[in-house]
Amino acid sequence: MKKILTLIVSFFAAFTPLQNASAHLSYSGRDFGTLVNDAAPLLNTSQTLSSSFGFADATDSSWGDSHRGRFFRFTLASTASVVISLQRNGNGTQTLYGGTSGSLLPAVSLYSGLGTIAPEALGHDSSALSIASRPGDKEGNLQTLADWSLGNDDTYNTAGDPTSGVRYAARLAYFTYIGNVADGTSANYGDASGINGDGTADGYVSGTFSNLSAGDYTFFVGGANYNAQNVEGVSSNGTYSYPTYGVNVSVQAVPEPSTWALIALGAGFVGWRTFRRRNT
Ligand SMILES: [Ca+2]
Ligand SMILES: [Ca+2]
Repeated sequence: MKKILTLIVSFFAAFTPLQNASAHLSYSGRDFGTLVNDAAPLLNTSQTLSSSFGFADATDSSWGDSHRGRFFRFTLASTASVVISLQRNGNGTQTLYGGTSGSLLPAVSLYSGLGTIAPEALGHDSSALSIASRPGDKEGNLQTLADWSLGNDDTYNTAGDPTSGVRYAARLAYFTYIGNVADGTSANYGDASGINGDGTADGYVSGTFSNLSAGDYTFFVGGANYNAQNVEGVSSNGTYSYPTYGVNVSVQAVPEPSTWALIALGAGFVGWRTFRRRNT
């Protein structure tokens, strides 16, 4: 029931001046640029996730709220495989708003495509286009196991002034699902089919996404603790607040997979493998 209330709250929040720009899909501070094949991993240690359930909650039939995690981007100039690794850290509020210190089990979903970026307005779940694009029983537009889309608002010639005319019309940005990896097992991330758990719920997960063609990619990092949605989140004056959890995110373009993996790809398998935990 709380999720329904959250949806109602977010709906009305869209029409208040208090709407925070940070609530929109942004890559600010989360753009890995064009990856260089075989270069050292690029590491981002500055980001926190809002809640520990954002990935898992978006695997179910009610979809999920894109605010409950972070979006990153990278570009490939040519075909490559990309390793994405996640390690929880001690940053964030963690124990506030129903959260538990050290409980984050990170997960990532990779998509081709990009959200709307400046100079266009940024996308968000509560835009008119986003709301119109999804069935009414959803918590938001985010799907971590499927293609999805997110809409923005009109961008005016003069910011905030509709009378200045529309410079860029509102549109849906489309994300084409490629694959996922998640920390742990169905005991934490739930029973949706298609989740690639690493079998050990220890705060670390790594996956290789193989044979990615040149282009722009978006990946969502969120928590894989499905049941945390029942305990995290505290409402105050109609606004929910969530605990935040820090996560180290690394990205590396690596040589194309070996023959066995290419055979698997030929069978329609999106290659991924787990790596031994590299640090604690
Ligand atoms: Ca859900
Ligand atoms: Ca793990």
